[in-house]
Amino acid sequence: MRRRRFLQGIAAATFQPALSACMRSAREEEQVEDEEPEGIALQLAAGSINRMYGSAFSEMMLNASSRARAMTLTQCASITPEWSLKWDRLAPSANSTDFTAADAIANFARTHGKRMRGHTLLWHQGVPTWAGEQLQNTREWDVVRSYFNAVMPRYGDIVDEWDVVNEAIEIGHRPDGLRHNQFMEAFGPEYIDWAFWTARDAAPQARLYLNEYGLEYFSAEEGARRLNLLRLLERLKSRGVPIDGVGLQAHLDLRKGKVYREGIYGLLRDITNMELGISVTELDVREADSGGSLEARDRAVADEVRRYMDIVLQFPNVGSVTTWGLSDRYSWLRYKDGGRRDNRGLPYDDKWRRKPMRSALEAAFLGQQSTT
Ligand code: 9MR
Repeated sequence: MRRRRFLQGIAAATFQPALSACMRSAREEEQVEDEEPEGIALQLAAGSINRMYGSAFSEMMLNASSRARAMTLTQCASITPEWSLKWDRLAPSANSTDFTAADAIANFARTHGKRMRGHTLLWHQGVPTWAGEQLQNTREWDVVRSYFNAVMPRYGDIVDEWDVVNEAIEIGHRPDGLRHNQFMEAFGPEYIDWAFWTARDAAPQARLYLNEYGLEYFSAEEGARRLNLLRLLERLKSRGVPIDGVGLQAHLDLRKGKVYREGIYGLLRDITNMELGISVTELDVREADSGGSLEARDRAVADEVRRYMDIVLQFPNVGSVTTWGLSDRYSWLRYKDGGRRDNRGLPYDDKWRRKPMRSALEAAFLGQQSTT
């Protein structure tokens, strides 16, 4: 009864239509048996080279599937709430907050000794309507400050690292390469400085990160994104803004070809030279649209992940690698407009069978050739 009520709540709260189908088949999911034994848990493989492995985790995974919970606990040292720490989830209206889902995920982490990544504070797609209107009308930074003060200390015991500003770069918006978003509109480009200063006040011990996407491929656009990100970081550092590191989302995309080794290496080298930390925050792979056998598709996904990991793991300041989910069953790519409903871009398939991507991650952490 309690479970049914919860599931109805989630179905109403989310805008992903296919989720209820996932929930209906949760029982079937829990019955699936491992076809082959696991290798070394990913968290242990990553731990052997002093990195932390984690996954995105949602209230749906927490409540609808014991399988998802068990696999998360076995494989991950940290979890990133996929939805529930976003501003629009925490404060749906001006006079009410709802920490139910975020607290449930945080308590799951606390109970099982996991860390939680703080994702994400300022994101143009996560601003509740009321806050967007207030920012536009009043231009008062206190709206942002109150929000940071409400959320950051609440999870101070398990969140070591926050994505303070998410997706600040956009090509074609402004000459400085910054995105024209609600914060830019209200406060100008200094909003990024203020966000880091405010976050530092609210969580003095936490590491404060800028999280960005679209940095992995050889194209004019992604080249410009890399350059503009570096320029932004230089400006922040020169002004003494308290930024500790950069989150690389790493939504890889086989439609774009292979990851651009020199571009990624140069980006990480330059970030490293600024004495910033680096986290891979949302790794997954969007498949190309063409067919092919499952085996060939899974091999292509794994190869791309391996190419990427081999570059980033050369940098000791890459402290963590988070995949944007564990099982394809819960991947956002399956619900994305124009995405393949059968995308296979995570370590486990939709029945929680390990795939070559799982082996590629493990082998990359252990410094071995991939064997499957
Ligand atoms: O995967 C997330 C999806 O389920 C949500 O509907 C969406 C809006 O909250 O956010 C997705 O996660 C995004 C992340 O927060 C920021 N980088 C891009 C991710 C995929 O869109």
